[in-house]
Parts: sequence; structure tokens; C-alpha cells
Amino acid sequence: MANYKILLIGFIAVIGVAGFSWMNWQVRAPAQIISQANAGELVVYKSPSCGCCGDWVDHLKQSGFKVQVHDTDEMTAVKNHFKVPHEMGSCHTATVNGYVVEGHVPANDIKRLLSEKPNVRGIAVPGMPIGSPGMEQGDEKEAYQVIAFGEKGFKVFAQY
Ligand SMILES: [Cu+2]
Repeated sequence: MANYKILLIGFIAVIGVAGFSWMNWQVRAPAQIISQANAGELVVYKSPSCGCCGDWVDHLKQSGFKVQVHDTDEMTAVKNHFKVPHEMGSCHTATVNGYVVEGHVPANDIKRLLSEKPNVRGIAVPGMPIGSPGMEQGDEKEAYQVIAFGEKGFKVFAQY
């Protein structure tokens, strides 16, 4: 009889631990993707198959930025984690010094963001405008804006 009780308690314990681990995994899944960054370093999250994202990373490196690249299929989770407004969405998401940088933002605007330090969550180039860094297609150039976003809403940061 005593043996059954021990078995039963053991069984319940195993189920409990498994259940807790599963819940924990569910909650922590997006956070496990998120990486720590050094000061001034850009941490870029992109899907492994995104070509224009890689071209944007090259643009940043050529502009003197240190870049850490993370390939992930969980871009929706990443954008939710960094509270990127839906209408600001693009292909890749990056962070630098606590700011969010969404989409094909020119390196000079990131430098300006870091020197002016405005009270915003981040800056974005919504969509994927042709002619923005990483989206070059010959001489073709679409007009686009860099938008600052945060608690106070949206503001045009730069215009091209
Ligand atoms: Cu892109």
C-alpha cells in the first residue's frame, strides 16, 4: 500500500513539473529570442530567408555600426515584444541603446537618433520602400518617411 502512495506522489510530481515547464516555456518563448546588446551596437532580428534585411545589415556595417544579427522565424513575437505598432511594421526589427529600429531606416537617421536621444520608443520606415537602404533597385526611388513612434503617437523624423 505504501509503495502505491509513493508511486502516486511520484507520478503527480512528474506531471506537475512537466506542466510547469511547459507553461514556463510558453511564457518565455519570445524572450529567449531577445538578446542583450552592448552600447551602440545594433541587434537585428530577421527571418533567415530575408535578402533585403541582409542588404540593410551591410549598409549599417558600411556606415560604421557594430551589428549583431539573429535569424528567427518568430518575427511576430519579436515585434510584439518590442511593441512595434502594426502600421509601422516592416521586414526586420532592430534595437540600439534601448531604441527600436524597424525596417529599412538609413544609418544616418539612427546616428541622429542616438545623438539627439528623443523621448520615443523608436523609429521606423514602414513597409519596404524601393530606394531605401537595402531596397535599392537601380535608379528607382520611392518617396518615404522615417517615423518616430512612442507613447505620444507618431511624428515624421526624416523624409526622402
Ligand atoms: Cu526588407
